[in-house]
Amino acid sequence: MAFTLPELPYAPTALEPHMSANTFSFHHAKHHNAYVVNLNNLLAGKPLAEADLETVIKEAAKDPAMAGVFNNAAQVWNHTFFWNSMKPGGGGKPTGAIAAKIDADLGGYDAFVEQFKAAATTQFGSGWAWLVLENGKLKVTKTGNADLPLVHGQTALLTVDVWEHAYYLDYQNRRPDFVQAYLDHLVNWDFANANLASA
Ligand code: MN3
Repeated sequence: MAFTLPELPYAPTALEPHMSANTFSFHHAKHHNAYVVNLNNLLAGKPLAEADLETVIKEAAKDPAMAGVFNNAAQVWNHTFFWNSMKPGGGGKPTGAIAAKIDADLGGYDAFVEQFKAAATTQFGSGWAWLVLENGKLKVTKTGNADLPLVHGQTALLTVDVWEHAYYLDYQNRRPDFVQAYLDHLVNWDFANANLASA
């Protein structure tokens, strides 16, 4: 069964002005879709084509000869996770279990913001910043290119894409402004709470 491009969890205009429909027309319809098409082409006729996406990622991560499969499968997963990490009217301080855990593990919301902004803005070149659960504790991390928490023994709770294609149309080279808008207006804490609850 071929992998398919998931629909956005909201209308492409729903996150404006912080993320434009124009950005989604490239980032979802072109970039995310290309990873799906590439992955299906790379797996055509192979047993892994029948596996679920997380199995494909884990298997491909073990084999340097499968770097192309890993990169495309991980980018399919990362983008779907990123769309769900945002919601219209999101951002600001968390509520629920994640709020208490940020206080306990990271030293409070302000400390989280500082760590997350540092991770997102210092990731050199393309990559991702994450809030993850590792050995029962929250941690802020960053990964390069397609790399993701799943292959590092961590559970992803939230992410932001810091590849230039994520922000260039709306913010040009101003990655820090994009990350600030993500934190203030876009973060979906309901999604982080759901991921924490099922971890
Ligand atoms: Mn991207």
